[in-house]
Amino acid sequence: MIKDIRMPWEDRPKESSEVVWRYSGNPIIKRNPVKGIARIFNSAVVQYKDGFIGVFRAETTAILPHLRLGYSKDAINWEIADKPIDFIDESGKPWNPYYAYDPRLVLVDDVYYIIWCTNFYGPTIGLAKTTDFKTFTRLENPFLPFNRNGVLFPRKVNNEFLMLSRVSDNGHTPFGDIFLSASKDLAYWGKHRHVMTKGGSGWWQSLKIGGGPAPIEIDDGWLVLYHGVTNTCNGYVYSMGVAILDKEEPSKVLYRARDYVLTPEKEYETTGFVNNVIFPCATLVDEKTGKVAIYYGAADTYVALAFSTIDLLVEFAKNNNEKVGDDDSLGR
Ligand code: BMA
Repeated sequence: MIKDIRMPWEDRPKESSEVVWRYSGNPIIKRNPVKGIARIFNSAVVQYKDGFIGVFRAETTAILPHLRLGYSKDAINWEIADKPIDFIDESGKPWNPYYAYDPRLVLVDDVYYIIWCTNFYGPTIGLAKTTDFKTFTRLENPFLPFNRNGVLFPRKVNNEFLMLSRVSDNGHTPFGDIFLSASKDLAYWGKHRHVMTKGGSGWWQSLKIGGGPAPIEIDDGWLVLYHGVTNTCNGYVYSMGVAILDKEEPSKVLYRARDYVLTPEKEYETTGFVNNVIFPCATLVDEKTGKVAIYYGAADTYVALAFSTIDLLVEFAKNNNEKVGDDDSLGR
């Protein structure tokens, strides 16, 4: 976490008792934001120098997703680069994926890592690093295909990098749990552990779940926002949930809220290229005040912003667990 963070903020509306509330100016990135780009969504941002920088999922007018940088002074109004990020491999040769989507951007020990869904005989996790947002060095793919939703932890735990991921298929994956893997060098990954299963209590996450923004370190664990998906007669519906993982052994789920904290309700979430999608990829967190700004993709069409606080999210994860019927598995 960066000290002295500046971040966008709106207080919770007086009449609201929501755990997570939306920015009144949503969506912050609209359709056709740059020439040749139809939609930007599912994207990640960090504070950088005197402003903010982001890695954005940009879909061309031929519908091919790739990653672009974006720059902002206030983390709300974004200027998107006019070309894709150019990667090199570790020997310095140009290397660019055929497609790239759903990026996360995580700072670990002074290095920014981009984690995304890349193509390697089907979708799997791609990984690259940068320190200056000018040179982007692609590292080895952490996992075999098929895999999506790679989420790196913002610090090493017991001297190892940790990454959440979701084993998947080559299509719109009708299953999926969250797993954890560890690496000492970012080249070799192992010690794979199961973290959370789809399901829980209630149907909003009955089909599959996947990691969201980088876990947020709190006093007694890791606060995670994640997406949970249900299947309906009209297709999948993506909502956002909250859980707390053990600090030293993050494969252990300490708490997991029963209910979602955000589900598609606004028109920019219910109606778009893919209706009914809320897909969180990044947060900005103010350690001092506990304010959290959540960046999420809406309907595979827009970038939107919502707010909460560490206290509200923790309280909800811990206490929103009243038993419904006989199924109390909650993924444990
Ligand atoms: C998933 C990913 C996400 C997308 C979601 C809903 O499989 O492709 O990028 O937001 O489907 O379409």
